[in-house]
Amino acid sequence: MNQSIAQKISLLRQQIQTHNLNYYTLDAPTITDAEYDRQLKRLRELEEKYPEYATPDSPSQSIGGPVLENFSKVAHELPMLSLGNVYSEEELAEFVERIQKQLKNAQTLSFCVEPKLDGLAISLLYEQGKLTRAATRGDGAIGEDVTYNVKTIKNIPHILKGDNIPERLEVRGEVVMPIAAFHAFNQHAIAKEAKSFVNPRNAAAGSLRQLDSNITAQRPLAFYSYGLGIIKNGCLANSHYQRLQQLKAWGLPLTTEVTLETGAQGCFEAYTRLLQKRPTLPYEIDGIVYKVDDIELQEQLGFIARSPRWATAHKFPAQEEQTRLLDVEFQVGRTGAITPVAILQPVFVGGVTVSRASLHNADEIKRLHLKIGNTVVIRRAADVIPQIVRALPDTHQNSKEIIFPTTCPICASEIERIEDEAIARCPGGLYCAAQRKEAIKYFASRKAMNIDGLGEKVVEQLVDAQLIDNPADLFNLTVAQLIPLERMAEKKANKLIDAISQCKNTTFPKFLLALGIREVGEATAKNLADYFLTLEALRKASVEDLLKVDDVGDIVAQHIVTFFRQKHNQEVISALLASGIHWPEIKAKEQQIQPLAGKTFVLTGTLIQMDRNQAKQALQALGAKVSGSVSKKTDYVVAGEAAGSKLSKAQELGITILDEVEMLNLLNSFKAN
Ligand code: I6G
Repeated sequence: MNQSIAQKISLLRQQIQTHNLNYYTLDAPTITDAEYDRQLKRLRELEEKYPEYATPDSPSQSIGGPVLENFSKVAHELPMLSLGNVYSEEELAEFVERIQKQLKNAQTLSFCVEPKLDGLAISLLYEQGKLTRAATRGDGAIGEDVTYNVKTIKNIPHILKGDNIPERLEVRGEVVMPIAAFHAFNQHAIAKEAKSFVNPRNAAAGSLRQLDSNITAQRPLAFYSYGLGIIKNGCLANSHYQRLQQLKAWGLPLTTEVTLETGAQGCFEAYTRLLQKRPTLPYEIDGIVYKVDDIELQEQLGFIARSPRWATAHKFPAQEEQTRLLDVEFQVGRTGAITPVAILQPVFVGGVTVSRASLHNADEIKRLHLKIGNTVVIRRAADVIPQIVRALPDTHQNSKEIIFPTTCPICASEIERIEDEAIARCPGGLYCAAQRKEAIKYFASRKAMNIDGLGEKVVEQLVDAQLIDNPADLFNLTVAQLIPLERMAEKKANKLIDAISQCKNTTFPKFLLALGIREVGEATAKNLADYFLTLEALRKASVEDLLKVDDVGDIVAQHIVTFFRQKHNQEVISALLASGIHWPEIKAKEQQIQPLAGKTFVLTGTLIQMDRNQAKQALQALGAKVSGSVSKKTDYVVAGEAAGSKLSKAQELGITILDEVEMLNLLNSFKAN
């Protein structure tokens, strides 16, 4: 057996070495990337399983070119320019006006509009259709030769395909690390205690500037074209947009977001659309680029300093900004979890002003090496909660250690931190005012008892004024007690008392959810209600009983048992029931009404609004039997479109025939009850 493993490994190595030669040196791959990846994966698996056969010269250990001592310099034949910027609709209009004035052209201009990827600009030189050199932008005049590294990027063709490829063609574009790949890479790196990157751009830059291209080869990079440099002996369209489409046809990657727009208004509409789409894109972008589409007009417009006059970037709100960490507060949640919250010098980031950010737990503070007074980088991507992504090297002399409290900042109970759990907790339960407030807010929330008008501020005032201590106290509140609260006039107070009274009519799952038992969310509450049917049965349930319920594991079961054992919780539940909270009785599945029990249906022909299987299930759920053939025992035949012999037989036998709409009405009539 060992012999055959050794042979397998040896064969795989030979094959991969041949493919490496074909791909990286001869630029003539004979298999797909996917097949290559499979072979390499198989080799790595075998070497991992049989380490006795692993060797340092195995192709699993090396993929790209030789390890360099440094990057050689590349002088760009045509400089790699940078772009001017506009920051508002007004500045965009001015940019377009300026161009029209220079061109003495009052007509509406066409613009090619592209996303501005947040990566690294590079130049790819194709000679006779073959990738011969790749260089970074550098200072625009001189860059670095990164050919070996770039050749490991999977979506960059080594050979262009198709016709009319210019003799020399320089393609320019951006190398990025796609967001999902970046997160996966970082997760893996953190797990292995290896270096992680602060954002996808740094990851792309760090990966491309490796002297050992074998390392670059393991990084998930991608390239997208945005323009051209040298074009020798080739005939290209007179439109930038068409040129990009031509690059795509030759096999070069292009983002899906390139469009043609008319005038400043069209450009601004594209900006708004792309900004909205930004959170769904697979790569990070920091803006949009508008380019005069007509190449002749581009030539007429020329350049100013080191930027083209015919193009500009419209920046999106930054997703990362620097600010100062002023302090750290410790918040106590509903279940006692203590969350450190960063108090920040307010900063405008990702379109909003941020002054607080969750620090999650003590481990996160440690991971970030955070101190009060540090300059920190805040990231707020789209609608995501703002986060501190890193602290800059400590430039403030007065920075202070963050001391995690040992006692609850609200009730002074000693904080517990269970080994292996990141979360620290106040064990005070409802003795702790913070947990009381959160428990009442949760009780009143929309998905639980849904008490309209009982928001956070009202609950906090009620607890602080010692008018309520637990959810059951809500039902003893009076209008007179509410009126003195902030922003609470008589009308609002009356409405709130009404809402509290109305919530008494609820359902068992909602009531269960409202109790706020740890780890019991909506789905679990529903499963518990369906299984135990009554509160009494649930209260008495043991861990073993609870484990029989869908979705309930050891930890949840233990939380439920512990909850019902607490004397305080028993008292609150009794008080809640005494206040008149009630819900309709839940019937056991077998007791549930089965209005079609004893009736046999046959389905025939094509149904339009639901497929046959769905119809069958819906009928069966109401107790009906669904048979495949029509007989004297059949009660109903449901005839869809193009029904054939079964329909004829039903007619012969005088069986009731329903069309699809009649069947749906029948099903719905039971739902309504
Ligand atoms: O740096 C750049 C990023 C993206 C560009 C660019 C671009 O188009 C989407 N286009 C040009 C013309 C230049 N730099 C000079």
